[in-house]
Amino acid sequence: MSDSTSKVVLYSYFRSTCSARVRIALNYKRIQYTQTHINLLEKKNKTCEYANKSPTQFVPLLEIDGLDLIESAAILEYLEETRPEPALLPKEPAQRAKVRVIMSIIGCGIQPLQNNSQLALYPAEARAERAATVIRNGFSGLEKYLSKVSGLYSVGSQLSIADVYLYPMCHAAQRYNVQIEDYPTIFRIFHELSLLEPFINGAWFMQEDCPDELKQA
Ligand SMILES: N[C@@H](CCC(=O)N[C@@H](CS)C(=O)NCC(=O)O)C(=O)O
Repeated sequence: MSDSTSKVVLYSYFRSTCSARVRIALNYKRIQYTQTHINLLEKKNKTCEYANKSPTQFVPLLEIDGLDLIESAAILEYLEETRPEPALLPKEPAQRAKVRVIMSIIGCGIQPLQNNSQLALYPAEARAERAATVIRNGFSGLEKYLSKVSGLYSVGSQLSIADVYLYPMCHAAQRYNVQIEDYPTIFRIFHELSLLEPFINGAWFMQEDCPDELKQA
């Protein structure tokens, strides 16, 4: 591969849970990358320059293999298909389906309902509670599902994309004062993931664009 196609660049925002998913997978697969920070609070995702790269104007976007990939699920599946080791999907179809159920519960049923553009539909003073309600509603079903399919991690004892989705979602829950302890299986897996370097290094508080005052809070 030439230099220009081997360079991997993640367009991300420190607090974006979808960006964290991709950071964690890149870390876990030991893929070297740099980040271009897109400040969502300053609406840098709405600039013409970013619109030219990302049709949806969301983060993350991953420049890899000469492609501009968007949508975290598609990015993670691409990484798995092109860089399968170490694996983030189990080999057996039934186990893979369980991973994709969790991806879907979080990625379709929770995260989109509490992202910036959705919360902006509510008065400023109601946004945090709206986000917390969405997360609590989603976590109650997720907890029941995880209690059936989890082992040490979300699906059995192998780390998977399900964990890559779960860890940042738990950080969003904490941000909105959702008591993760109320969901014992989620809490237990979150604790396990919090011990792992690829997850810690992908977390919001480890990012260069995270303001110091938030790191210390
Ligand atoms: N389905 C997309 C969702 C991406 C998404 O919602 N990104 C958020 C940050 S986590 C974003 O860019 N929000 C900007 C906005 O709402 O204007 C994915 O999984 O990548």
